[in-house]
Amino acid sequence: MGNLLFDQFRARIAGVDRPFIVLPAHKDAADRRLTYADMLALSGRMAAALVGCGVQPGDRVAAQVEKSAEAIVLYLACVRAGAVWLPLNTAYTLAELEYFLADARPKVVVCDPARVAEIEPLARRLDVARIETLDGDGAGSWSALAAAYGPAFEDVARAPDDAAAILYTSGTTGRPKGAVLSHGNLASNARTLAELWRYGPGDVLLHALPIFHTHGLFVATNVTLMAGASMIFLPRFDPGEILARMGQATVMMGVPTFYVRLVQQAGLTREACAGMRLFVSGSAPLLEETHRDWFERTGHRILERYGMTETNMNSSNPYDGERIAGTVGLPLPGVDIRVADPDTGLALPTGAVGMIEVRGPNVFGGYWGMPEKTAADFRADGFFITGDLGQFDAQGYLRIVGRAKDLVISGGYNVYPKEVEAEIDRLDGVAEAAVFGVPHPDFGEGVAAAVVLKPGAVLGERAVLDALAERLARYKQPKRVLFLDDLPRNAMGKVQKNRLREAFADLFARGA
Ligand code: MLC
Ligand code: AMP
Repeated sequence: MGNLLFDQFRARIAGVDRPFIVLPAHKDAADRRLTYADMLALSGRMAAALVGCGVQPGDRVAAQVEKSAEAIVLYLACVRAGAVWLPLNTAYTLAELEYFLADARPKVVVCDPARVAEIEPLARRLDVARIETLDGDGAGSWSALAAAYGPAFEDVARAPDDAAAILYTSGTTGRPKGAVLSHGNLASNARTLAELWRYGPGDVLLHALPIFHTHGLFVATNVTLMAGASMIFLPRFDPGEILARMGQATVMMGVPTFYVRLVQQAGLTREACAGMRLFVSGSAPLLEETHRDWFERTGHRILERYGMTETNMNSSNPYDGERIAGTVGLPLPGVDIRVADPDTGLALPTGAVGMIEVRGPNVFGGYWGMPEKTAADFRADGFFITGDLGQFDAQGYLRIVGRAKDLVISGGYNVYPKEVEAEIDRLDGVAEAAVFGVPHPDFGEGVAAAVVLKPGAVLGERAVLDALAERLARYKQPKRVLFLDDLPRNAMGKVQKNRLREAFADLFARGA
């Protein structure tokens, strides 16, 4: 038995004489290129270093690091060593990290040198065996350690069901859950997408997404590896940089905010996009208006696809056929999608709105250490209940029309209101809080909080925001805090967030 995921990458990159990752240089220096041969050698050194640190197959390796080629190579080293890659958003605060490390119990933690002083005591307290550092330029104690090992490494055997990664997603209960993704999940999805989107070794992806979530890590990077293609690795999304590099690329993947911001650039023209063959959007709904504006400006129809952490990608608009704005396309080959009655799980007729449920080799096996939660989210026949509401049209295209889960998606990042409410409820003087999303011109949805104070309490918006700053990642913090006399409730006493969303629909309107 070989190493399922890495063997598939190996088969496709064998003999490819191209850069895997191109890192734009600072100032006038030349770009740095990590070839496929470099990647194989460095991932071998890092895999050997992991084993040297005592990492056994199945052990977790957590990393909260800036985007770098070395961070991607560390992910691949974990795959090769049979370890489980656990990437963490760089925006997470120490309070948030504590939960993830306590829950996943990693053997090794790699963090930015700038944060090691605060993370090390926490990691020690949680019995993490090794704490290493890696910065945005790929330097740090981790790279120094790996350099002491040779490049030859015999990949650890891994079967389709063996875990390759754990990605945390928050939950409606406010307690984040670790979705365990297997070698089989990742390999099958990357293979399907590379084929469907006609990926080849000549492709160059403009990569401006973060690498700690499904989109930038698995969709972008694994698809590139499945084709032996290249990526231009931008540290973050910057519209000017994207336009400057467009002439060297063939594909871009982004969240809708990327497209909204690029459309505002005068430099976005047909000429600028002449060498591009594909623009992909996902992670949040793309407005039909953005799809239309993009087509008018560039002559390209953005290809919208739909996925989630637990399932990888589920559906995609076609490469050759019609890409219909406002839909997330057709089920991927090998993936079953049904729109079901939320109570029974029985499929509903075409056109009816219901729960989107998914089954296929892309769907994860379960949440880390949460068998009851896992069981509750699957039907007896193996379909995963996404929490998204949708409908199929007569042509078989899926449209997402809403969410059954209480979730806000801001700039492609998920914010679970329950988690933010719990933090606001802790504050002195707060009687209760309701967190909800309303349309935002840049982020799609913006997070707002409605707060009811206890009688006589004095608390302002600034004080609430300041108190949250230490506890929650910046993107989860409300962009506005509103003080109300009471929260709207239904007859059962449940807070009616739809009424809050309606009442404050214009909160973030352009110019408001
Ligand atoms: C940054 N801020 C955000 C934010 N991103 N606030 C809300 N939502 C966000 N997404 C904060 C900043 O901290 C800053 O705070 C202020 O908002 C303005 O920041 P900015 O400079 O405009 O933000 P920027 O750094 O440009 O980031 C915006 C962004 C980024 C859209 C480029 O958020 C991003 O890369 N999003 C991609 C997320 C992603 O990869 N999602 C995929 C999940 S996988 P201050 O302090 O200045 O007020 C998934 C599955 C699937 O969903 O299907 O793909
Ligand atoms: P995450 O848990 O971060 O992986 O986010 C997954 C969620 O993002 C899904 O359940 C959807 O609600 C949403 N999502 C992803 N892609 C799309 C899309 N193209 N259109 C609408 N929502 C999307």
